[in-house]
Amino acid sequence: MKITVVGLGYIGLPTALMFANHGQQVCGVDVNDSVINKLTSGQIHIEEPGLQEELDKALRSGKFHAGKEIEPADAFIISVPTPNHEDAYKSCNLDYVKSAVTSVLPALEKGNTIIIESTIAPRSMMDHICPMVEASGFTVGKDVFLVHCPERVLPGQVMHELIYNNRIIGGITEACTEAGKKVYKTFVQGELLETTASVAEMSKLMENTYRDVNIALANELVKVCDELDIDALEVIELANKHPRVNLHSPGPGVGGHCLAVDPYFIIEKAPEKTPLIQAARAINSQMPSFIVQKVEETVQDITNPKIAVLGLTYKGNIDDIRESPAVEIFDQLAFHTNYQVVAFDPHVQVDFASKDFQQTIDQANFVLILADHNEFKNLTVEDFDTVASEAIILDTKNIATQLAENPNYYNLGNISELNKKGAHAL
Ligand code: SAJ
Repeated sequence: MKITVVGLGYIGLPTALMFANHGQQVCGVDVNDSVINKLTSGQIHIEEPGLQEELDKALRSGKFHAGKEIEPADAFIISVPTPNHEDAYKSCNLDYVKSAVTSVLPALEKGNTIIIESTIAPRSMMDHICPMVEASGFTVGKDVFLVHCPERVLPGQVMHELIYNNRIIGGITEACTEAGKKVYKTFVQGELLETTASVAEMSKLMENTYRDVNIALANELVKVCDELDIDALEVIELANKHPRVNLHSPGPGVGGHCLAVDPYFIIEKAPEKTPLIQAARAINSQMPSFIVQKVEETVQDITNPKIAVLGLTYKGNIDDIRESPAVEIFDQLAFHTNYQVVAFDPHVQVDFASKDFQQTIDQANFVLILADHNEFKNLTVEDFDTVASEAIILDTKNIATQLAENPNYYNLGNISELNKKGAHAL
């Protein structure tokens, strides 16, 4: 089978390489010259375990090449970003998807399949994409096949999950679903779940909305327990001993290009019917300000406090800072002209992040742990020998547990203690 993958980002590239390394001839297309050049010269442009090896293998076998031109194929897979519009409901911007579909149409032939993997608002396939394909003279379900197959992989485990996760295959017609199944059967070992395009769209959005709402519940619990002087993390641990309870983990906020984005695609379509989803978004979006306020209260009596931020990504062990609450916290803190705010992240290449842990924490008055990178798991009290005296460590991910020996170590469980500390010790 010949496959053209449009969009070689976090999902498109691993998907293209999977097809290539399972015997298909793959053309990867991207509008970005530097992506094409890098891949052609044998280097990946994103951090993902196992991805470099897959690229090496696919280039060696000659089954994959990257370019800017769409090539004719049996199946076209579209995996381009769908950002939020900057409108009242942060609605789904389909421009990149539509432009990818438009670019595919001249190469489309009878019998071909177009698969949209990008996350899209409910009914996008029926109301926008299908009419575009039919306007070019094809009857969908007869001449060509149109499918929505949302990606559901977890960053950091993409290569494994692409093969073993179940896939939702949502066709415009049953024939479309069958055509979609044929394509994924080439390497997916999980179940291929047949449905309609609209159900597929909504299922994908609800998966991430479910998590967003549950994380909001945990974050709200932290605020309540902060007020009532109760350890929220212990509450969660004990409540989760109940066989049918699964409270999620609180944190500095919800980031990434999925949980912080997808719920808005449901909200935009039914604003009057989604008070719960909207409240959850608001709670999670306010978490960075809650954390910043804790820092502000604690350092208010220090003239030029040094604040060290450990971790800038939206979650651990990845290099992705999209929608990252850690970056928002960094920015909000840096807004104070009398604060010296410094950041350390071993995974991120940005000019405002240092690669020198020691330099970052040296003489810091407040250390904030914002990402659960493995590098932070084994931090010990000795690693913080050079911080300022009485320095506070707030571990918002509850990851550096060996630091609990330090009397100035806090997490989101005992954060109410920090209030008392700020008032007296500094
Ligand atoms: N987070 C918490 N508390 C938790 C769990 C997560 O605060 O208990 C935060 C994380 O720190 C992060 C954010 O939520 O900031 C999102 O992290 P995540 O690991 O839940 O999700 P993503 O965005 O990396 O990946 C999700 C996954 N969806 C689900 O688990 C339902 C993944 O399977 C999807 O493929 C991906 O979204 C996507 O593409 O939609």
